[in-house]
Amino acid sequence: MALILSSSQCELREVLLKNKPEAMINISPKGTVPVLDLHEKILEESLDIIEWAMNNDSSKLYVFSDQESEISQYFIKLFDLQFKYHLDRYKYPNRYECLSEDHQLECLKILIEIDDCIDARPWIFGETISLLDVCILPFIRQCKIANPEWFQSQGCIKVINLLSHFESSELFLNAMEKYEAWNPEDPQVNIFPSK
Ligand SMILES: N[C@@H](CCC(=O)N[C@@H](CS)C(=O)NCC(=O)O)C(=O)O
Repeated sequence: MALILSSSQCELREVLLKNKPEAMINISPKGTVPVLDLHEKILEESLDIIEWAMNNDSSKLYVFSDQESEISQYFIKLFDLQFKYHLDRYKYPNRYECLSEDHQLECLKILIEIDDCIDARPWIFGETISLLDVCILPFIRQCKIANPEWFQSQGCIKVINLLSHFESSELFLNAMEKYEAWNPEDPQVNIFPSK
């Protein structure tokens, strides 16, 4: 989404996590996506890629007041570290040998905290999408997908409305466009975003 918002065109290589190409592991041995190869350096964290894209052009993003910027940094960190940690364990308890319910509850505590703090009219800070929306909505979406009924019944109405606005936005639909997995035997070049 940050690439779309900042019109930062890249060559996109879709990767199957079950079959990561050697070319990816060679530049980023930790084996997580997304990875951005800038040739002079490799960015292997979503937040670094978002920051790089926004340094290219952040004109489509909401401009924070100092206080909003602090709130935003607080929640971006909270989601990138704690929410993601609990979300992974909520979704894959077998992989982590833990109890899914414990981590579902920790996710809920964070959802309640942000629900208390936002207006969602329709984005977190109003009419214009912000860096905070871009950074945390994909995590909230994954939490919903893990158990939609549970997610909808927790009373976080503002979060539910925010997510529903996000999922029907043109930005999200463009970002979700499907690509064939990149095949080193027959490498196709896809430019993303395409316009
Ligand atoms: N902190 C990293 C986490 C990235 C991450 O965990 N990505 C998952 C997919 S959402 C992944 O690549 N997992 C590797 C795997 O499942 O093999 C980031 O924000 O970029």
